[in-house]
Amino acid sequence: MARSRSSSSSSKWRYCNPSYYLKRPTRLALLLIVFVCVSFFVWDRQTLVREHEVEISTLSEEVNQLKNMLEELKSVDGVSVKLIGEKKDLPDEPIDVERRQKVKEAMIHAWSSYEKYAWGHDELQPQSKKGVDSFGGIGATLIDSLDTLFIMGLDEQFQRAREWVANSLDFNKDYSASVFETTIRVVGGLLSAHDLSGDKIFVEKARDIADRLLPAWNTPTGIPYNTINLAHGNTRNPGWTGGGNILADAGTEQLEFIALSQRTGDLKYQLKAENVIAELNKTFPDDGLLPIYISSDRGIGSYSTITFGAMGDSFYEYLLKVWIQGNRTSAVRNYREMWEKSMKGLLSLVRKTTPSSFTYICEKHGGSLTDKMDELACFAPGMLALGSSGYGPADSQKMLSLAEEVFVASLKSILKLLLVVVSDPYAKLAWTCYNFYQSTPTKLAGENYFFHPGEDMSVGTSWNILRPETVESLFYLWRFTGNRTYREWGWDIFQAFEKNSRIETGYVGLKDVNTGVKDDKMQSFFLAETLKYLYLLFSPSSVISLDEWVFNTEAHPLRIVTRHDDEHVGQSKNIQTGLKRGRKEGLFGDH
Ligand code: DMJ
Repeated sequence: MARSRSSSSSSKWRYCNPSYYLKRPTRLALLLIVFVCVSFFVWDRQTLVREHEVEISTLSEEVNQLKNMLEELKSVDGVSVKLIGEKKDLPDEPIDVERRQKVKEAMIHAWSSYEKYAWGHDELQPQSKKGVDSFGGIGATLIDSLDTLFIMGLDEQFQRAREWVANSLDFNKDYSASVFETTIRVVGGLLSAHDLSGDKIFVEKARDIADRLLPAWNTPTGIPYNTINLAHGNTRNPGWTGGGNILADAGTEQLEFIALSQRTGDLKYQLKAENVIAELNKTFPDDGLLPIYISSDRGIGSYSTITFGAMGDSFYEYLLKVWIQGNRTSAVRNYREMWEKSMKGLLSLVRKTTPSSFTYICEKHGGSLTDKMDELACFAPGMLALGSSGYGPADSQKMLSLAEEVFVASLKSILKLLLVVVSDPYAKLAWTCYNFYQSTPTKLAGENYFFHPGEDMSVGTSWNILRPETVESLFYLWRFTGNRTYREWGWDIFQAFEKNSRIETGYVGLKDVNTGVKDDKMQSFFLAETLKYLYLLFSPSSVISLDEWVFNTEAHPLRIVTRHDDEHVGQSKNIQTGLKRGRKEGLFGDH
């Protein structure tokens, strides 16, 4: 028994004896193979774990970086990225009251200079101290200023202007008027004066001028001609467009004409203007970007510049604003859809400068991009803020998937995309536009900018004609974020106008923002837009609330008429006019 136990134990240990294997080479080979395989497996697992660890730590580093970027962007100048709606009860501090009084005083100076030297003419030439009829002699500055006077509580001035409109305004001029300029300044200005004051004379006059403009839409496509003779009705497109019309000119009458139909109950104005968008929608591209020249005979042309600046700008603005004017109902859903496509196109044109990473919107010529941006395109941050404020969760999701098509769909790119969609278009573009001003010796912006690698921004066309687009965006961003930085930026710009553009006889533009040499024109939009947006920037948000009003492209607020999905124009019983309610809300509280 003892022998057999000892022999079994020695047979167990025989596997540890090398001579056992030397006598059995096959087993030795097998053992070696097993050993190599196990070692390789262990080594492979360890390498994999190490690789994954590196990858995980890189990814979490990237996620942390993106989180930090997001935090940074949220706190860039304190800008909140939650643009859910217009902020109510924004603080109105003594300095804001003081600043809006200063803006009001600027309006009084501009207006009284116009009254003194150019009464009834289209624009004032302050250096020559005389009026000039750049729009056919229809009192463009006077009409453009009506609502600003009213909003600022300049009642006596408003009344004098109202009397001129009632008794002296005559549209029967043998003059080839721009359909676009006349619509945005005159039809828009009159309708706004009506909506604010409740005075019917303004609708009558708006109807008179609109009836004179209307034959311009009698074209094969319904896309209007560019100019029409106010007395005789002859129409034409300018020769320099190659016989075509201009996108912004043809596509920026909808707000005014829809509003006119609502206030008169006569559908014909709305039908003409809406038909243009329906026509353009027939061949609207996926990126929503249209060339600036379009044909009244054939529709969208094949090749010309694409831009959010001159000649393109307000077409995109009106896609959004008609949707807002139409109470965001299904009747105007096509406008919103077209606008969203165009915003996808806008995102594809966004680039950054070096070395300072200013965000800008390129222009497109055929297949190639030009690193140029007009100051005119500085309305875009405000438009984006206004458009995003209407987004519910479903729409945000849509915006995300829209943007996913622009970037590769990975976690990283989606986060990046969110940053671009949510932050860049508002805060970053507005920062660029503010720097258009800050980067020149006069602190006033040039007409356009080029972005060369390594040089950030440089002025191209160097005049400044008192344009409003940047302060317009600051106004919207202030209303939607409540961030005081935008008020500060607006104040800087106002002070630069005071320093460089104010002369004893009004306000003038600059021929060159580098030298400060002055021109001789007080543009009517300085009173209609620039001073109005600045005044509203320093006013409580109840003054022309964005829930109740929509601004046309010349800054004339039109009251939003309550409308339902199944309701047609003219049926609405709820066209409230006059600002009795506004007065109670404190519109004139501080005057
Ligand atoms: C204004 O007449 C309007 O804002 C238009 O949409 C663009 N140009 C001027 C102001 O710059």
